[in-house]
Amino acid sequence: MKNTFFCIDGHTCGNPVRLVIGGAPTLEGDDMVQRRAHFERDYDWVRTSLMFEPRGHDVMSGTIVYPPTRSDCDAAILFIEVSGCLPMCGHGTIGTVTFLIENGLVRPSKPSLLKLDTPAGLVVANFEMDGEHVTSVRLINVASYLHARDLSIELDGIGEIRFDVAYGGNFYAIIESQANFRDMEDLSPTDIQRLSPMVRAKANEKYEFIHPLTPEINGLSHVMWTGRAKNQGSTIRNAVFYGDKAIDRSPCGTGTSARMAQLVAKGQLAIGETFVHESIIGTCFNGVATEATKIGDIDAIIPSVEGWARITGHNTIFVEDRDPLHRGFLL
Ligand code: PYC
Repeated sequence: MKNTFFCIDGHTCGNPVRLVIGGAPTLEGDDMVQRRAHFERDYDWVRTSLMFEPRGHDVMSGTIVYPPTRSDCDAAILFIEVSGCLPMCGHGTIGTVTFLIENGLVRPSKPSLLKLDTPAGLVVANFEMDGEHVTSVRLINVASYLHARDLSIELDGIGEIRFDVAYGGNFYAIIESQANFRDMEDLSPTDIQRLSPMVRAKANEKYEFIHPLTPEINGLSHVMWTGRAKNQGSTIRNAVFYGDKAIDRSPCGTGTSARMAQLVAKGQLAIGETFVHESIIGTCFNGVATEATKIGDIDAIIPSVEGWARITGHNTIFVEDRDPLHRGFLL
């Protein structure tokens, strides 16, 4: 048995995006939460084959585009990553919009704007073009909020680590400067890969993280280490850990949304104020908390995040069962 997947590969501000444009399974469901559940139940091998080694790598991240389930959207996006099927992925959406538009694969119902149906909800993408190239994409992301303040866990060999948890399409532990952690520049990538899974496991053991309106979105999945900006013009630097070994090379779109929600809730960022988020490799997203809103009775913001993406190539990928490693592997 041989499956062939037609993909556009590229990156958003350094983090990989593999957009699957052919070969993906048809999914059932009235909305993207149900379609995501169908994919996870019957087709997770597509994700592991395309994201894990030897066809992918530890940081691989991708999307599959479907017809929308909502009449107000132009397209639906399923996020497939090394870590699973995220409800929402900002860098993945910026890359997907860029690749779709540059290849004429979707017709926007309004010029320079795509409305996207994601498992986390409606995401609006405004894009700018120079000739045939998309130069930037600004996402209006899902409502984001500070879920919990000043939680704590004990890390072996380090001691107490305190953190807030905010939601920006995924739940993030946000670790700021404190007694046992000064700045992310003190941590090597290996330190981040060693410490973050412990923070995540201990936090999920001790606390509960469930979206107030969509309980299918639950669990702390991402750990954000913060630090002083290095670039002139950046507000804050961050490194987001996800999956088993991945450190986001981009400033992380849902992480930037969560961070702005946290800062607004704590009175450290104003609505409308620019927030330039710097990644571990020095690339930036331009964020703004565009307006205050509510999720049920919880104070929240509508974040917008702007970044750029580039195509690196077209990739026809074979997944053939005569290859003993056709489902992919994690080291
Ligand atoms: O940009 O939202 C994001 C993201 C999530 C995981 C990696 N990147």
